[in-house]
Amino acid sequence: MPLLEINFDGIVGPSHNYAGLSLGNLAATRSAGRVSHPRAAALEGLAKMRANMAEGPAQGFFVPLARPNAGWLAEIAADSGTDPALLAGAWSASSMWTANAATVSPAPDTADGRCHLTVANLVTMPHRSHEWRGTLAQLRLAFADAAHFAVHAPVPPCFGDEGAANHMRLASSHGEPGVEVFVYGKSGGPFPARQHEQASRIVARRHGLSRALFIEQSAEAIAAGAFHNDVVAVANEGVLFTHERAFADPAAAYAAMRAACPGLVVIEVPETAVNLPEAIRSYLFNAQLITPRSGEMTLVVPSESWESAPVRAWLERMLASNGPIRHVRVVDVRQSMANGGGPACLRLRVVANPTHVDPRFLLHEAKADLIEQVVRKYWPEAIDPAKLGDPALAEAVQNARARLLEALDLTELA
Ligand code: SUG
Repeated sequence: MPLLEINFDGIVGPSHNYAGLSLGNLAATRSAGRVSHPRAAALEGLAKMRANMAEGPAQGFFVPLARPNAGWLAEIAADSGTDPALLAGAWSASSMWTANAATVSPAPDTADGRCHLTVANLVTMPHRSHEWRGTLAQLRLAFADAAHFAVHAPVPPCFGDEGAANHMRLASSHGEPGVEVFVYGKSGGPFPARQHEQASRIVARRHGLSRALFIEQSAEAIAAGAFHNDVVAVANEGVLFTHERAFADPAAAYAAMRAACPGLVVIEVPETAVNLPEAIRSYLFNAQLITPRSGEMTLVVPSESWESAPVRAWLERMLASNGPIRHVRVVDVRQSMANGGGPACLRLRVVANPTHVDPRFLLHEAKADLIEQVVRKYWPEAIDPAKLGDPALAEAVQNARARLLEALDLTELA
């Protein structure tokens, strides 16, 4: 079987809530205190997986992490006087955004011919800094085949690493050798720069990449709310789809990418068509850019993009221009979007032979039905963030995850 792109989506966890924990993520900050709907959120995510799977790309998933995280509460010596935001961090379902789970370098790019994955340390945000152990356990299980995969521990915590959300791969097709583009931020602005240059360089060296580029994200993009590069740019095979103000020096960035990937097509959305705040608000670039079975590249955008007049006008012009992106498909992931996570945040791309992956992490229609049944039966309908900490809610969330692990035969992750 050839190498395929497999999208591993995070199943939205039963504790999904809006606690407003991510400084610099404007959507999440705006939603702080709102009542969330975990069941609806997980069903939206599943519908997205099913729609992508129907078009051809292979589909996998990761399960939610154990929440509330008792280990984290013990580490911070939580008591009744502890800052509520730190307590809420124990409940976050943020591992659903698997674009932040790891950085992935497929086999054709690496020195030893294996697919390398480094779990992201996510140290910048306290509520995400304790994800990596649970994520690493899952990666070690899903990619246990050491002849084909190497799974690495996080880079040292002095360098913030947010995984694939700041990493793009350019290649003539997924199975061919590619150039990997790492985008980092520089601190000093109003919001944290979550990806450090040295973290990216460590990952590239560990993975044995001969062709890697390190490109600075524009400070104004971070200041406008692009807390990850995947909020302002996305790539697929030989196409880069980006906002004009995504990179610190766009001309130099495109020149370096073109030199490394001859034939690269850069589709740049100018500020005059969609300004940076609107690009970030609508999450146009947090689209999934996929190559379906038909071979006609498709941009999977959130409904919020399609509902934006300037974005829609631009997309319609793009489709009429006969460029490499042939289709736009709209998905509703509003529950995730309200926490600043669009379609692309919800998936980790792994180019690999699916037969080398533990099949328990691969999706097919019958398994999607099974997951849906568990979600409908056990996921809370609504969570008021003021109720985080409630023992009955904790029990409901733990029970829901336990039932899912049983249904998927993944109880070793309990
Ligand atoms: O890290 N939101 C996530 C969204 C991650 C989006 N991922 C990518 N762009 N790839 C974050 O900021 C909000 C949680 C809260 O506030 O309760 C949150 O963690």
